[in-house]
Amino acid sequence: MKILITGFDPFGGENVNPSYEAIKKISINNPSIEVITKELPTVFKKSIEVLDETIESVKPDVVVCTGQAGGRFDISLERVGINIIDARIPDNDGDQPVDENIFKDGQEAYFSTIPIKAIVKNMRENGIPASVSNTAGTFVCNCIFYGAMYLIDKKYPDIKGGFVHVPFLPEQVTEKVNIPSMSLENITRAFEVMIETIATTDKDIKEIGGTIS
Ligand code: PCA
Repeated sequence: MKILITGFDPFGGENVNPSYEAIKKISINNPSIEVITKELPTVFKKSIEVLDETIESVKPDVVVCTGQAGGRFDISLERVGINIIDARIPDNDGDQPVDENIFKDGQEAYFSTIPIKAIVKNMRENGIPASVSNTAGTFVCNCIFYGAMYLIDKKYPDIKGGFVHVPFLPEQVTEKVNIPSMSLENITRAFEVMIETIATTDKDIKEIGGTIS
């Protein structure tokens, strides 16, 4: 299995982005799994263009995009990407679309096709807080998740895709009050567990993982 895993560059005044810091450290001791990493710009349209070019050259079996969700306390396996951008802050190119579709000819939403419930279970068994999330927001992370699944739908039907949000690193919260963080080691380990789970799971498990509100 060849897996392409992406992270974002820093945005919103931060000096690092934990998603990219962690994917750089992934180490899988399994000769049948090849991991290719790529940093994407935190820029709406450009991130999808770079992802498309990378898929074209790498030809992966699986694409998982990752990004920072500052303020969340656990690893979030995103269930759904929606066809909307509603940017609270400008992206790294200064663009701030409000209530615009990502692709006019795309579906309203696309669901993750990686086994999110099995991944959450295995992360928890490895001592890492994780859950299924039902919103990836309306900024660049939702945009790349939706964009990845749109590309899969239109151009790469055999590829599986998904998106994972990660918390801040401890060094990002030293001056923030009551904001959670997760160590780089744990985020990296979570990604390794995710990759091993994707490689060994054909069909996702059925396990309660929803929320009431
Ligand atoms: N997080 C942002 C965009 C880039 C990133 O790492 C988001 O959640 O939309």
